[in-house]
Amino acid sequence: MKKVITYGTFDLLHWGHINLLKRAKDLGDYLIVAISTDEFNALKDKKAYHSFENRKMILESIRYVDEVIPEDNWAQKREDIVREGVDIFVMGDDWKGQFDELAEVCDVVYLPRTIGISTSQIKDDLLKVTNG
Ligand code: C2G
Repeated sequence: MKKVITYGTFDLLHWGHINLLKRAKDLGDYLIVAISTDEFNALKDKKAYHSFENRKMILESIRYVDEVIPEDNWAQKREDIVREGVDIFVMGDDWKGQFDELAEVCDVVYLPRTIGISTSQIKDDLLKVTNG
């Protein structure tokens, strides 16, 4: 069984996230998603709209996702990959080059980011609608 892992906040889930998750799952048989905890998001200077528990519940309901684990620090990836026996590490290519050192323990794949949608764009657009 080929295991894939990816990391992210996945807040205000949108079709760009789903595109990423589908392509990640297509690379193997089992997809683990490590979701940033609320505390880790604070370190990433991100404030998610949905709590970790609710983002976890949403991700667990997606057909491409087999398991959700917490991401609570930058340094856990290598340990996660070894512990879970992961074959492929996947991220959107906005992260290209940032995790190349993980090639020592698994394949590293950066997938083209989906253009035209982002959580921050959703927030900005909603703000415009609200403010008229
Ligand atoms: N993504 C994408 N296309 C978009 C938006 C996001 O492919 N239009 C991808 C990102 O490249 C990332 C994943 O979806 O691989 C999750 O995106 P975020 O929730 O924004 O994750 P991020 O805050 O980048 O956290 O340790 C890694 C970090 O936790 C990644």
